[in-house]
Amino acid sequence: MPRMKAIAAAVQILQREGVRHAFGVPGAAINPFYAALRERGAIDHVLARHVEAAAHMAEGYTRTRAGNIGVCVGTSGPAGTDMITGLYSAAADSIPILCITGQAPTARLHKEDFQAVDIAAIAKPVTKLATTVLEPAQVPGAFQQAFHLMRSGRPGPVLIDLPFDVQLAEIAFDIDTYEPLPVHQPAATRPQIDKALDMLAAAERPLIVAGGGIINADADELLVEFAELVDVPVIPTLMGWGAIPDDHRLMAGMAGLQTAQRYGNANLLASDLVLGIGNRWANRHTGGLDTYTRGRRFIHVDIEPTQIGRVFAPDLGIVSDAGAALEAFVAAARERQAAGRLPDRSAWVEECQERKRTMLRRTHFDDVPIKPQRVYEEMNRAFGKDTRYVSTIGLSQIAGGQFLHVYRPRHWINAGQAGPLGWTLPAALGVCVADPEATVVALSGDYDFQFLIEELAVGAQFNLPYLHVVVNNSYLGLIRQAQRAFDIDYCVQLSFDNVNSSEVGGYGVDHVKVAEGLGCKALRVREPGEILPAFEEARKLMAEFRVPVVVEIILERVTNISMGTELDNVVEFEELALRGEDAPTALGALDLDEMQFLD
Ligand SMILES: Cc1ncc(C[n+]2csc(CCOP(=O)(O)OP(=O)(O)O)c2C)c(N)n1
Ligand SMILES: [Mg+2]
Repeated sequence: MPRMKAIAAAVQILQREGVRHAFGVPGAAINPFYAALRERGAIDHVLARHVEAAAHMAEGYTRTRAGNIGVCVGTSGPAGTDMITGLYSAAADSIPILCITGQAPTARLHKEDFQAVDIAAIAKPVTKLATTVLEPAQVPGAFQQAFHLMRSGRPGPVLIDLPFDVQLAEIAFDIDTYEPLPVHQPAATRPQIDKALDMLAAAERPLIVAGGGIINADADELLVEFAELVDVPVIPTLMGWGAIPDDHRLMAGMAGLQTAQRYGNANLLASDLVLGIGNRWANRHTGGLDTYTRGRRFIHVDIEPTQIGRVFAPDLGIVSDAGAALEAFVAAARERQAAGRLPDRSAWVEECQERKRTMLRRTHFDDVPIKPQRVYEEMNRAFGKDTRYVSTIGLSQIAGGQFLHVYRPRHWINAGQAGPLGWTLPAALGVCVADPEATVVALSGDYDFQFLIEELAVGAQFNLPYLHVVVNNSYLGLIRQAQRAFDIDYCVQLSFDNVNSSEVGGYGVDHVKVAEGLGCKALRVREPGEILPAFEEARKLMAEFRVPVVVEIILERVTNISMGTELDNVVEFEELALRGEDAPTALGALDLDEMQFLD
């Protein structure tokens, strides 16, 4: 049996498990890992500027391609604590990332050693496994178990904490005898599938709610196949957005309090049965449960048994991987189709489509400063179906969710549940590493952009070109809007007179200068007509300089974006689309007469 340092065995296992990229920040306690990484030479390392960003890069990397597992690395103490936010956001969205931290030597763990903190205990609630490995010979098993857990059942992150002496200790290890552990995925049984299809058949206005579990299972094609077979409209959740193309006849809109369309909510409220697959009834999707559940039955398919009944009791719960369930649904539905047992849904589908054509919000405003709705209209014009959007939180993300179009899985990459400010920029860099050919377009408010803005230097250093749309209202816009309920506008302004940049006119930070200072290119836009040319110019700059390009769009300072507390009380702050020209990039053939007729 070959003998080697435990950390060398760990690096070989990473490689064997498919890891080709890592994101991190070195420090004394993790230097043995870096030495092993360098010696092996099989894993490229991206040096983050903040350790939290390394974790979000790993998340972006995982979320881009089926089977990817992002790895983030940091030293002991503050590096681990910095990555907790990434672990939380990964756990919340069922995203596997592996976080590797250095640790003080085992003999000094209890001596309040420099940068010694019990990171495994801190990480426990936000990981599937968080462990400090105390025995060198257990290092291979810890990594083997980590990959097994990350891929089995509900995916999620793992943290492995390695004391300095454990990394350096010699163990016997042979990678040729190493085998990844089999992955465990529960699968729906035929009686469960039949029962669900019976309930679907008995309903008059059924819908499928398609969650992120479908994307995790790489089962978007099966979803569309099943929906088409049974001719049932689909409401994707925010995490499931892209599982069915926005322009598909059965795409019925997103439902929710914020990132939703008016027709999505209306379609959901008109339904009498919802089949949820790989979703978790998130509260910003359901809103108040009385409104959400009244008058309809529910089937819930989820890979994690403890998720069934967590938010409300479904009429039927099925524990299954989304892909396995959809395969079985397709097979059983085909049999019913052959036997002529599938009900005709065309009237209900047409009803949903009619709402999709007509229940629209206005995007076409010519105002200066620019109204945000216009930005998304121009983004729809500029960016094609292959664009991978990355966003996190704020009015920017919410309006993006309402107005942008997504056509493919993993093309709306969003920290859905945790919504940690600063996530967008590093996650976009992780997406670029995972798919260097992709057109990556990040969408941030000014504050989200500022949170981890230094990571632009990573994009410049490692030549990771992407386009960052920064919609600048010089406000913590979402929180300003939420403070209306308290009748305050307090601690939410980002405006000040910048003594170095009078041209930003009281909007405070000069994002163009900062981006340029960090080695990137940046453009500022003030008028609606300049948006498209700026996107064009940005693409040229990306191609020429191979660095991130920021397009900052100066918005009007106060714009309220549609939202509510219940699916039936979403407040509209702007006039709705009355004519096709009010929402020229909305999907569904807009017809002037039809619009006027409906209003
Ligand atoms: C770490 C963290 N702190 C606070 C919040 C709460 N929060 C959500 S959105 C937001 C303001 C976002 O401002 P900006 O990025 O400019 O977007 P806007 O709403 O103005 O479009 C804040 C403070 C958060 N999501 N994450
Ligand atoms: Mg803002």
